[in-house]
Amino acid sequence: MPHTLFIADLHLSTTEPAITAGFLAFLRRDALHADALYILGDLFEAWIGDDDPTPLHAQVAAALNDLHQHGVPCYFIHGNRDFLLGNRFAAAAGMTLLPEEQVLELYGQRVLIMHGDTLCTDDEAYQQFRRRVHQRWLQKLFLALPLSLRQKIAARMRADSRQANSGKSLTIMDVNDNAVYQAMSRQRVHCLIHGHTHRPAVHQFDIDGQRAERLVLGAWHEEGSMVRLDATGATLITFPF
Ligand code: LP5
Ligand code: MN
Repeated sequence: MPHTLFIADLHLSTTEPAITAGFLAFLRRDALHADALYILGDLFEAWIGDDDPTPLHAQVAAALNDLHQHGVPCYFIHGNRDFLLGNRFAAAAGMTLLPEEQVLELYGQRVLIMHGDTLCTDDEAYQQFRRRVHQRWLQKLFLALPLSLRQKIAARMRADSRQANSGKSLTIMDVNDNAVYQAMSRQRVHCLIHGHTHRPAVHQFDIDGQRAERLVLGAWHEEGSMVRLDATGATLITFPF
């Protein structure tokens, strides 16, 4: 049956070769047979610029480009770790960059996709951090710094983030129900797919008297996670690397 796949939060890095292997296997085994692949952010653990020569990046670009060459389009929405991923990498990977929210019309259904961090409105410290690092001028300044300095700043941000998270409650770091409702009604959808929270689940609820669902993709720690969408609906699937 014709279908489309969605993934997020792989957090690929050179220190986690098993996840990279799992992703490359997923591309060959699953994505190759899909109508399209949507990557909903945090494909990489941290992205400090398309000029980063880490061999893993070229390897991932080549694998994604191979998918593209086989006629499977791939789309990318930025996460909070790889929001600096730019046109140069996207072109090398044959990927199309999408805005932070996108509505798809697939198999007769309207589906909203996003990374999911913008729904965590109770996490005011994060939303403030996000507004700061999404300023174009600051990004340009950062990208103009030497690679070694960018690496240091990113490592510092990751450490600060870990420290900040250890003091935050789980509810603060989850999505805000009203933000979910606002986004879905604004976009007139009854299906939302996102990642970010690392809390894979299918939430079913009502929006204005109609059944609605929110599928949360899992992070790729010990196993892979994807959503498969076809004419019968959306399904959350986990699979071993
Ligand atoms: O990522 P994760 O899962 O740990 O937590 C996220 C939120 N944290 C982040 C920060 C990222 O991890 C950092 C990524 C670096 C990317 C590359 C560098 C690009 C730099 C570009 C500059 C223009 O997204 C975390 C949320 C959590 O998800 C759950 O939703 O809570 O939010 C925070 O931790 C934000 C903190 O609350 C406040 C800010 C701490 C960082 C301060 C930066 C200091 C900079 C120092 C510079 C020398
Ligand atoms: Mn994220």
